Amino acid sequence: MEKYNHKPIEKKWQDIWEEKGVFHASNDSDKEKFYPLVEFPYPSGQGLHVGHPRSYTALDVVARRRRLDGYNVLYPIGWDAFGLPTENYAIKNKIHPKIVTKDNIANFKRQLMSLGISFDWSREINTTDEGYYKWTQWIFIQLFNKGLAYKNKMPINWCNSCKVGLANEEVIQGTCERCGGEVVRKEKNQWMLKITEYADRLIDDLDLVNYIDRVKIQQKNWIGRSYGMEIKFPVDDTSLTVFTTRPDTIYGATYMVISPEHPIIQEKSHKIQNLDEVLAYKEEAAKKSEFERTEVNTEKTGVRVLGLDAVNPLTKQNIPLFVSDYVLMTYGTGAIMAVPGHDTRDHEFAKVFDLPIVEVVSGGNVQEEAFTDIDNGTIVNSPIIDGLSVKEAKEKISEYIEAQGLGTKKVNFKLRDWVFSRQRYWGEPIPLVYCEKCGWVPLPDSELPLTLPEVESYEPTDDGESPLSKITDWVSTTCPCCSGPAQRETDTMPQWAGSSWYFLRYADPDNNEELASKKALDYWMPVDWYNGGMEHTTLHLLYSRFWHKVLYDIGVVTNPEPYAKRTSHGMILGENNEKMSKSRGNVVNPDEIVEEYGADTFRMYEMFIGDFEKSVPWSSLGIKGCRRFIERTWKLQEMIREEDIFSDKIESSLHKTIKKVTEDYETLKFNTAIAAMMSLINEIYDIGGITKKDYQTFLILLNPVAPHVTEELWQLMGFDGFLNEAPWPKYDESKLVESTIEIPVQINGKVRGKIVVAANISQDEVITMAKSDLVVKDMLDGKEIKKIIYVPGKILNIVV
Ligand code: ANZ
Ligand code: ZN
Repeated sequence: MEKYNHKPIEKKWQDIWEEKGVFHASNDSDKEKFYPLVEFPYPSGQGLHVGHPRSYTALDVVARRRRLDGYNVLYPIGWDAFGLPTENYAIKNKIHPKIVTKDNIANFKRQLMSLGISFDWSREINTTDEGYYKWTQWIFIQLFNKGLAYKNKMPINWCNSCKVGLANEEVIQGTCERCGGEVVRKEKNQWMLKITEYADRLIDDLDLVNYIDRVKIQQKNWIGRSYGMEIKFPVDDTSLTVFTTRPDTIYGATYMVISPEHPIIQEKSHKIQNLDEVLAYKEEAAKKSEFERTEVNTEKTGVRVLGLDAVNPLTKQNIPLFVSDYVLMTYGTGAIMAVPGHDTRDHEFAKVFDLPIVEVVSGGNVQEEAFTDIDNGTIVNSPIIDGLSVKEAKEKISEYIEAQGLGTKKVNFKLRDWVFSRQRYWGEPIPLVYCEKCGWVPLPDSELPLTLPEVESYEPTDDGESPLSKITDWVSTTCPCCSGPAQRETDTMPQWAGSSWYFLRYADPDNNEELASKKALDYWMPVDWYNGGMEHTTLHLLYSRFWHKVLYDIGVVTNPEPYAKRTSHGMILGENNEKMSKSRGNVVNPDEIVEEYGADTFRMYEMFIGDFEKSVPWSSLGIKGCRRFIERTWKLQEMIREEDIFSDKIESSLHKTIKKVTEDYETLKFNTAIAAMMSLINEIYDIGGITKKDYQTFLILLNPVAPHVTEELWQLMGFDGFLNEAPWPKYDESKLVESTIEIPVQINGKVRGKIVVAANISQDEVITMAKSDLVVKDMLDGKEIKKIIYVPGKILNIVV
């Protein structure tokens, strides 16, 4: 037997798989389809991170297992290649982002191929290919035609150092997600997508899919549906509408607060006695991020608006009106009724400005702190609803307020429309032109793709315009509608665009007539199982579900939801439990692991490392353990025995292992599946041999995790065909129970011997067997048995 040498073996099988197209899925098959999907990587300059293969290997195990089970499996991969890091690298090194992307992809691809993941490489896609982004642009036009894309001047998050507008989700605690620099608010004309129009469906349709709970919860929280009321408060000679989720507390509304950006400041400026002060405050507020403004436990600031009197519509009392930055213009109506007794931020504010705090729900001490418990507490000081619970009071007061014409029920969402413009080069050009006569006009399909023109510099202009705006002969064009002069849009799409529909393209990646044929989509969609990181649970998942629903509404796809199932893996941390990063110097390079231990060991380790859903630290020791297991599997070649007894001895363990591995692979419990196979191999070594047939079964079980070595052993053993075509083993329920068990025999409470008996032995038989044990027989000799206690399968106690 040759020594196990992973290098030639892994190379050999990877070549065979590629040459024969073993993992190419067919669009025309009678088999049942199975479509597993992993989030396609952004091909960064750093190459593959050890975190990537955790997800890819996991679904590879599932994919390989399903193929052996007879499914037609599509396991695709591609590149999400537009985006800032590549562009920033291009700017710095004066290399075209196209070239940077190409090089990075080549490196990523080499790395992924070295892992032997059963991707269908014939369907590889790249979001920066013209043939791909043609369809990203086409989808944008469908959104525009449906009125779901509009341009709007609105305050956006502006990063001064990247010179780019950021989506809310790209702002992390007031700083830029990319560069860590300060983010300010700036007014800019932006393309927006009306994702809010789909907010209800994006929540309600979660009932149709099988996502792990924490993913569903995060989707719901991000969309943030709140049931409440809009209520009119008289202010001066008009009224201001507030949004509240707590109409039951209206009798405790002792002041009102408007956002610094509220239009009433402008409308009533002639009446505001301290206008200068109010405007100065507004200017200060503009410097803060939304995050800073709405945080609790920050010192509340504000200015009383003098000259405008407000009235609580129920108590009919005059209440002061304030402007404060803790109220945002982008949520609700930009105005609130403040209830310091029962809202934490209002309480903090009232303490600073010494405003009256009235208790309207009993149960706490509202002078000390806001009482916010809505499940316990009784309404007080509120004539119409006194004595009711919060829930009952909400109901009753809402009806009353509606009946009086003071307000209406209202559902609000945290979700905002999606800022879809970027003033950047390395993204999909937005396929619209502006004509003085016709307004915004989409390009006809025949003019797609609108390709990125060559530019001299990829840097945005200092006033934040896209570098495309500098190419005047590209910008000036003719209107598709009236043939008059028109200007192209120079903003590009955000990185989220290409990944919002890529799973559809895999179904039919070379189609030039449609984004994918109807037949291919009907066959492959929905994705059966999508695995990805928790960091993509809110945005990518939401954006792609939104696009999919739009495509559903216009008849391109036939399922309302793109992903039937969503799971999520934990991160792989450095050995010291910290995040792996270049700056910490604790990055493990997958290339080195594959070189030293082999892809099979690496794959196995990634699956063995711990609970798949949890974050785990890397461990070099663990790698060595996996390598040892593979070597032991290799050496079994020399331990083949023909006698049936070797099969009998592990029969029950083998069937149990088949059951465990089959179930654990499906439920992402790879670590326990591998542990079960490790303990089976220990048993085989203890027994001292294995039959050919059992070895064959063992190789199939291990194959999804360690595909190269098992395929090689299959061939060495002379088994039929290729392992990747073998049927997945079935277990026999009746063989799962232990056939024999060991029973301790006690005489007068002391263990005197042990007997091995059939598991289902009767009490009479067990006593006969016990008496055949020499020690036990000796001790019973000439004594009268007074009592026998047999606990089936556990213990036999004889009292003499
Ligand atoms: C009175 C009240 C009493 C409130 C009380 C809460 C508790 P969610 O659940 O997040 O929708 N609010 C409304 N618009 C706001 C804005 N633009 N900026 C900041 N805060 C705003 O929260 C709704 C509650 O947040 C509303 O209900 C309002 O305060 C506040 F015991 O009204 B409430
Ligand atoms: Zn025109």
